[in-house]
Amino acid sequence: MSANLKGAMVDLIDVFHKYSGKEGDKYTLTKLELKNLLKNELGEFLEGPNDACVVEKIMRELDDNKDGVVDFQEFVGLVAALTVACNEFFKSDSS
Ligand SMILES: [Ca+2]
Repeated sequence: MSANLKGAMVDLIDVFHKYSGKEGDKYTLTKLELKNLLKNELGEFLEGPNDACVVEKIMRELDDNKDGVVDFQEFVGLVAALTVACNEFFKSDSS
């Protein structure tokens, strides 16, 4: 367990760029890129990432600066929120 925080950070950056480079600005996620990322990487956490409304909603929540795309900082906010939610889940599971 000890060595993996740095690996997790690198993975986070890698995953973001794997999707953000597909179309438009290579440093931001368009709605389609976000949808593919959610579906392929977080499909088991998020219900219905195939549903356009769900992607739309997540996109609106993530897009803090309202420029219509999700940058890395906005993306990390989603990952942090999901990580906290998972941690809560494990805490309540073990008590
Ligand atoms: Ca944005």
